[in-house]
Amino acid sequence: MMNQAKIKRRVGKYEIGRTIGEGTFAKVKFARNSETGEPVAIKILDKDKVLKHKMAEQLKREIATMKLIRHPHVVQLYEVLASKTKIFIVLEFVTGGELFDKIVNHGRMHEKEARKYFQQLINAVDYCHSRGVYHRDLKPENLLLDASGNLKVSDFGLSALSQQVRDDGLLHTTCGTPNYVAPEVLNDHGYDGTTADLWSCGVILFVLLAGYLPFDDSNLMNLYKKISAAEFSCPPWMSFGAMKLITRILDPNPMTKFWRMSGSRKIINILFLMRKKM
Ligand code: 3AM
Repeated sequence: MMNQAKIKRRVGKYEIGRTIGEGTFAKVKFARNSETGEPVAIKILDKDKVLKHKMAEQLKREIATMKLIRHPHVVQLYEVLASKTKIFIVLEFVTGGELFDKIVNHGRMHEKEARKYFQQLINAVDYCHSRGVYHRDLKPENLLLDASGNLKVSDFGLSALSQQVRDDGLLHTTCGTPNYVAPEVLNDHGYDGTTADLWSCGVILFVLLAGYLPFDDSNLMNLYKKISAAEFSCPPWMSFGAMKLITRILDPNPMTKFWRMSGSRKIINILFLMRKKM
């Protein structure tokens, strides 16, 4: 008799293994490239859910762009496969877990450590934006660490895939925690990806340094109000430079000098402030 345990599920050249976890819109499984032995992570999505509101052609274009994205701080997308009912996104396998588990387990970070991660995050964001790829859903679950403790941002450009969830309302996109979402996104005004991503980066920096969220409320309406008014207060241990940088990014007025800058100017501005003051 054949050894049942040896029969593994295969997708293309990949042998699918254990489940690593469940994300917002996909299940993540460990797999191995049977030709090279290289480990990968595969995100598995239901096709009917994904394609409901999205043109297949546009999706293909976006995936083609994502495949060209190659950056030390972005989880690499190797390829996308499909069966009759599912979509398989083959990704670089990242072993260090999530950045925010560090905060959960050890509390807030020293400024030096936070600066390192924030710098890596901004560099990744800048690189992707310069190639026309936006994240639009930056949050802790998407910040992974590699074996050497360096940041790897996941799900860049995959907002296209979760778009249908987004169309059903914001609540679903962020799994009921829109704490990282920019006011423009909340107000559903036409927002550009740069604004949305940089705002989330500001929230992430705050969380790294404070150890808690800048905007939080068990009542969703109150949370929306706080975000729209950028109602937050910095903890006493935060340095003046960090406070100034966060206040500049988490500015709800889209007409201020900072937000009227072009995307790349904003990034230059952030990097400059970080070097000088933080
Ligand atoms: O469920 P947990 O939090 O343990 O870290 C991600 C998360 O783990 C992991 O899959 C779960 C659902 O998102 N994950 C996502 N992308 C990954 C990747 N490229 C990954 N783990 C390794 N490599």
